[in-house]
Amino acid sequence: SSGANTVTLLDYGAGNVRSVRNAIRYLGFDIRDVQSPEDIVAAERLVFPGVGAFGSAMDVLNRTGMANALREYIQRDRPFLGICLGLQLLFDSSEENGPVSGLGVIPGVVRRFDSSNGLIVPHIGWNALQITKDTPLLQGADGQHVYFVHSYRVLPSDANRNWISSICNYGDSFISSISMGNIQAVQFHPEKSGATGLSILKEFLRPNSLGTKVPARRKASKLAKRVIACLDVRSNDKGDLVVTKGDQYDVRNLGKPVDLASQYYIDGADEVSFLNITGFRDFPLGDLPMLEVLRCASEKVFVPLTVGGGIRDFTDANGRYYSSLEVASEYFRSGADKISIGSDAVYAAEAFLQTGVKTGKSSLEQISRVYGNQAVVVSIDPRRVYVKSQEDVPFKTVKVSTKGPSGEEYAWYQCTVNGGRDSRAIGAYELAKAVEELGAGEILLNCIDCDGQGCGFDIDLVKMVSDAVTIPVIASSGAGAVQHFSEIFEKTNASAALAAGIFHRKEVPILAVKEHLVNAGVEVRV
Ligand code: 1PR
Repeated sequence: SSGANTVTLLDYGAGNVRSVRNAIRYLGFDIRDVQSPEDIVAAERLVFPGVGAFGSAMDVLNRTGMANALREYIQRDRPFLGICLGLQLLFDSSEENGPVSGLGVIPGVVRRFDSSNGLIVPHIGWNALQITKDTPLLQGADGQHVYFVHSYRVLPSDANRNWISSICNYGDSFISSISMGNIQAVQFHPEKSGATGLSILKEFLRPNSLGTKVPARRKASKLAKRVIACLDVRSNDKGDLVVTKGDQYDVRNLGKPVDLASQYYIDGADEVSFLNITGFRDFPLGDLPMLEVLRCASEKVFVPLTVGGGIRDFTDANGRYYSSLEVASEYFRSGADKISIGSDAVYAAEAFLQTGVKTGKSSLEQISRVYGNQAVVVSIDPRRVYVKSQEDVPFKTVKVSTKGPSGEEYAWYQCTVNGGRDSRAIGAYELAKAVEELGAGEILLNCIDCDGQGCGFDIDLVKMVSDAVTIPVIASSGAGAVQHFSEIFEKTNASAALAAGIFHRKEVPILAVKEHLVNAGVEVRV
């Protein structure tokens, strides 16, 4: 059907656009999928959420004739909204695995963020828009934080300046949106940017009305620190998934995953993570409840969703083989924005450090090649091991802030697999550097000693790891009070802080954490 409530979606099958679909439906619109180039030309309103790599997207568009249809649609100044890669593809070309030619609508070259000065890449998280052109689409969005996840961007130049409607600062000032007549495109993800993003999307979907106005707030200039709510889930005896939380990885039950996740979204969580802690034992594709939980959660949660647990190659009881990529793809299709790999990344890193060779075959490498490294989180589960001197172990040690039980002044952080059950001969530092090299886009850094203790994050550990890599590090385990959040951001380079217990037990609301951080001068999305 067609009509005022229908929007045409160009999904060329390269990845997950479920979040965009969910957001459009949530706003009360129907979606018609593009099947042929003619559908593009005939569209009333077209949303183009680019996913995957620039080169493979252009290949598909050229091969199917959609590239020309898009150029024609845009030349006619028909209502168009490009998202993320959907913005980048409008430019002349990209450096990503290239140079690769783009649609050539706007002058400019898409280049990687420059990490040579220690800038953390990918640019993941909530950053503030600086509006440079008055447009209905971005009405009220000046200074608002919106969610970005990308490693490539376009810089403003004299040739493209009149297209630009907002810029954002990360290393350099890059183009965060363009607007010309009916042609709109955004580098950020409106479908994952909470209320601000939904109102931008709504404005595009209802071109003749101004949509909901978001009040303007103080201008921000830095990438905001993220507060992430984590739900550790496992299946109970009845096969239902329950949220569970314990103490140093010893677990007890708490509540329903979807309800909790949507509550956290409403409460202001910048991201929600699901960790299937029995994933090392239960096969996730057999574990249908988890996929169902994701589907339902992604219909209500308009901030990024991460899911982890059990991402590895698997052969089921009938001898059917599933690759880790299939497992991950199923998670993405069900609504995950990122997947997180624990045990399997440890094995991959060990093999890589032993041989010095990247085989390209590990789950980490495969998933990050297909979905981009920004979609792959590596979850590290280390345990503190005190030593008398740095020479005692072949792993990176830190001088600890609190001495060990026998007065030890140093510690290394030993990685574990299978939910902390088995220890491995590799440290958190060595693992972090290896997985960065293998294509991880982010590190979720737990600490078994601190988990559920409520005594604060392990500053020594988080500092060591966040100083060692140039990808974002999420500090996890041990949050017990609002002060622990400001402390971790003041003392380390962590990009985000994750907590489970204090949010589940309703001891500290997310809003209280945010307020505390604002008062402590830490930039956050409010
Ligand atoms: O190895 O790829 O199957 O992934 C398994 C995943 O499940 C890993 O990410 C691993 O961290 C997690 N996991 C496994 N067993 C447990 C357990 O608790 N028995 N949970 C577990 C890990 C740590 C965090 C927790 C923070 C914050 N829990 O998820 O949420 O420590 O807690 P706090 O704020 O209450 O202190 P694979």
